Amino acid sequence: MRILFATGNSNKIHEAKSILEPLGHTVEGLVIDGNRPEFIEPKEFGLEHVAESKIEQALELILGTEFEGSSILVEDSGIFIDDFDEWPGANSSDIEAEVGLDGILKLMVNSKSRGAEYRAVSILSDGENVWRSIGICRGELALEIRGTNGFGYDPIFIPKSGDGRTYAEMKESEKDMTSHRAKAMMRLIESLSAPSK
Ligand code: ITT
Repeated sequence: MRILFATGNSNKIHEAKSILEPLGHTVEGLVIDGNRPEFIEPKEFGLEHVAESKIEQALELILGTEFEGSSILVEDSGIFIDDFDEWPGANSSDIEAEVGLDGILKLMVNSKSRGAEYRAVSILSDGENVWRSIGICRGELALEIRGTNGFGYDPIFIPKSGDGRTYAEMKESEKDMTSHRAKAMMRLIESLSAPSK
């Protein structure tokens, strides 16, 4: 299947390619008139709500273009810190830009728990059918920034299923074996053979 990923985040496209292309699908970023989509995100209602809004906006964007009827993928994702009542969640990208990873670690100096999880909600639509999936990756926040791979919170996120390295210290193929994004996308692809919901 040719999948057009509607996102302004090139890291997401890069990871989706590595996850889905070995399964026989092609993944391209959706570009209309030279621009990647910029979504209005109703973040106060959580990831699922934002993802639903993104797919509606993406389907509207492709109306009347050569992409109408194509398979469109969107994702909303974020990190949820146990001790902070699941903050920053849907606001992860804004908070990263505002306080930085150092700022997050400073906020955690008195935290008893360092538990956190990444979550991703993926939605795929071919214009008639819609498939949805969720992926979660449990882990904890490192005491310091480590590694240069990946993006976003990867230099401070240590997946539970790993060996103590942050995602930014792993090869991309290692992250793809356990990440929230990989889980959500694999589930989405598995569900394509089932009736859409
Ligand atoms: P689009 O909305 O255009 O898809 P975006 O980057 O704004 O791009 P989100 O609204 O879903 O996407 O925000 C996701 C943010 O959550 C991302 O910018 C990071 O701050 C964080 N995040 C999600 N997945 C991550 C990952 O695999 N590694 C590191 N940080 C991640």
